[in-house]
Amino acid sequence: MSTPPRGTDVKGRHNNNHYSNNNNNYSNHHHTPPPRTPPFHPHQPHAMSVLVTRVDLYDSGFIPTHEMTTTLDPPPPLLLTPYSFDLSSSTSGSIAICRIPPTPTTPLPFWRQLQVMDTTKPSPLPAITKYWNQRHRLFHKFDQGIQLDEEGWFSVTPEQIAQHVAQFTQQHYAPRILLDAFCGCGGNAIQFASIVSEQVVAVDVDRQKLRKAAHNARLYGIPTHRLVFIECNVLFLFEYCYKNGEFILDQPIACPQQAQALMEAMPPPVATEVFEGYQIGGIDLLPRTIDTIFMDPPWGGVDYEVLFGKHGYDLEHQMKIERPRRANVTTVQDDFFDSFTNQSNHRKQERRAQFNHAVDDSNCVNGVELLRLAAAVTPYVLYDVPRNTRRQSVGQAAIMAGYRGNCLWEEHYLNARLKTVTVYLGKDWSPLVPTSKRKDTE
Ligand code: MGP
Repeated sequence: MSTPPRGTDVKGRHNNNHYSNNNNNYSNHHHTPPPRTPPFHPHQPHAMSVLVTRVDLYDSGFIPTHEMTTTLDPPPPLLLTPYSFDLSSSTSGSIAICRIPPTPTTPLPFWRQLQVMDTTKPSPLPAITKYWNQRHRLFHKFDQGIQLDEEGWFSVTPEQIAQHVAQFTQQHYAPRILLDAFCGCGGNAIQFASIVSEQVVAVDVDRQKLRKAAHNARLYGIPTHRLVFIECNVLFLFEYCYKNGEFILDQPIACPQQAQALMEAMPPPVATEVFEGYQIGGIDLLPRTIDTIFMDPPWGGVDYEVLFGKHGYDLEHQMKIERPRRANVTTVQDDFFDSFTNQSNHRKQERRAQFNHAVDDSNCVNGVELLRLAAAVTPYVLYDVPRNTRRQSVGQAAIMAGYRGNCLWEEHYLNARLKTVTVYLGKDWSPLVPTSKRKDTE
């Protein structure tokens, strides 16, 4: 199957600038490497610019704040000039942070400002009360029987945000097959499944979470062929199953060391089942290609902001993603709850030392390495990071992963409160910056 045409820029015009001279699409990019993407700022040659934008969302509906989101009707296909992945080049380039000025929005009509907190029913678990009270913003169909586990309560993306990210992804990446690397209970996968042209591959190490996600997807009426659930550590998929978007696990390996490494890393087979109509199983259910990756990984604990401040979270030092463990070790990360339940007993410094403490460092990749591994599968990566992540750390991670040019840091405000951030990688976002405003702010 051919990939979506990518021939116009975000405003729907044919792109005549230097980015568009290379009219290759995703598949032929593998054969003809595109030229190195030029830096965003013409006079200060930064290796990477993190373009910061803000989207205001409201529980009763999505209010677009940018001109570009209002002029796309219908969404045009895009020219995605993939970034060069020459990892042998220098990784020490500088990083610019540039805020895209928001365009004024129409004031909200009064009736759209709904009450969000619902304290009419007591929370089933004291530790999750804050999230329980917001349950209808997590899933508007909550009362129809949505299922979440404890970690799901903390980490599921509120529905308005998940829906926006899916729509934005559809407009700018037009994914055919999207891999949701940390599916959890399905908040994002459900929204992506309603926009992808073919399938969402939803991955998680925990089958119970996948079953909950499948159950929730059925409540949202997602057709069963649109979602497949894979029980596997996604790091194995990134490292061994795909390269440049293609499935490679069944390809012969010439190097004996690599073959040995693969044999040691190969996960044990898992059962395949049809649950609520959806297939759940192991790597044998994987598709031959992946064109876009979405990652909403565990951030280490609910204390991520209390401990590290407004701009103190660092992808290299605070984010730890466990590699597959040996059979006799549990795969569930307890740190999430330990850091929450123990927090009153510890001073801040002690709690900081405890952050992610249950995770064995020697068996982890950090948030920088995670991006590098994902980018080797496809340059089209969407990365959810904590709102207090240092933007430089995102720029640095992008450079280490081989990106050049810019990435888009999109802040999601829900009823005027910053909730989450998605970083969009693998395409040129500089047309979003008004020419007159192109100056570095940090
Ligand atoms: P929050 O900061 O824990 O709560 O999570 P909130 O509602 O902003 O409360 P505040 O009063 O402390 O500001 C905000 C959102 O971040 C959640 O709804 C989740 O979508 C997301 N989130 C939170 N955590 C702890 C995680 C995590 O570990 N991983 C992921 N992927 N998302 C998380």
